[in-house]
Amino acid sequence: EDLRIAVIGAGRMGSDHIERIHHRMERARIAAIVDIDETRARAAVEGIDGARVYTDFTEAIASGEVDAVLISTPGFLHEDVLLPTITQGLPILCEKPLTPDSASAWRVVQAESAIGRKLIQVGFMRRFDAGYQRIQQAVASGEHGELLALDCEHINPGVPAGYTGSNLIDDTVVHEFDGVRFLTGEEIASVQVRTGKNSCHVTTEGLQDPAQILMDTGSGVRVSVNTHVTAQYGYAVTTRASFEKIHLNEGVDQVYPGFEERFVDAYDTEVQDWIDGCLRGEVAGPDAWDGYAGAACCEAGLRAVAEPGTTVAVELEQKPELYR
Ligand code: ISE
Repeated sequence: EDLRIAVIGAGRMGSDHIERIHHRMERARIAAIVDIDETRARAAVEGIDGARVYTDFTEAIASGEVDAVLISTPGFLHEDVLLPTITQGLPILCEKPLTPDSASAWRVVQAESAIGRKLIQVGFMRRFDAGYQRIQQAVASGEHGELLALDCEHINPGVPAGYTGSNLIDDTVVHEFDGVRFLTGEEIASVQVRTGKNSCHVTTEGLQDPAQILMDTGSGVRVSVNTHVTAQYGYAVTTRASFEKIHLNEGVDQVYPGFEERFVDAYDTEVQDWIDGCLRGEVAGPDAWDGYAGAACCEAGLRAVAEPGTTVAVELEQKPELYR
């Protein structure tokens, strides 16, 4: 039996996932598309036999016709969908960020811990990118000595409608917060932000572009992230990992129109892995704790943006048993 998936939110990312599941994924099909904008949901369902349209996600998850839920609404709406879906006991792939702030992410972690099994995978797709995995494996094996530093670039051609100044941290840099946690296997201890000249292409109130975000991990790996999200020319994500004996460069000289193209293979692997996990009854990959830790880093990052130059410590609750 194919996994019957409900996609909640048929915007840019939701449409991309619908297309992916319908055309490229195995052992799964789209059973429901939910969007408060019915016209958008109807447009997304076109050509997909047997899929139903809903404007209220609670009806979709209670329909008995859905085995798993993919959440691709904007981040600030995730909690409202996550909590009832956890109660319903359905496995979830939740697009990043889990939620934008750590208090709401902590509520999600507690709700999942309370039922005592993992239902949520967070859509940190970079963990499935081949270049990221090469660096992660080199860190884990120790073959090139210790990892000393990570220097990252995160370039977007422009920002989507509705992007806010704080989205630079909680929508864009959240990928590096999770990426650094994944690559190093450590929590991030502190965050600092440097800003300078602002681009003439910035029309978003409160957006600093370009910016530089600095972090330290628990063991002292030094991290820098150069962001430029109104860079006009394309989408680029690079990582340089400085080991004691070698430097590994990933993503260099690769410019794409957008993240869908840059990370197409990572997304495909991520979603197929999630589908296969759902069918086996075990959700793996980045979990709700990773989502919560990312949100806690974002909170430190936002405080660091407000006070450029200051070093802000990341504060985490104690990790619940389920995630150890
Ligand atoms: C967007 O939501 C993403 O997830 C992209 O990967 C990131 O580059 C972009 O800045 C975000 O807005």
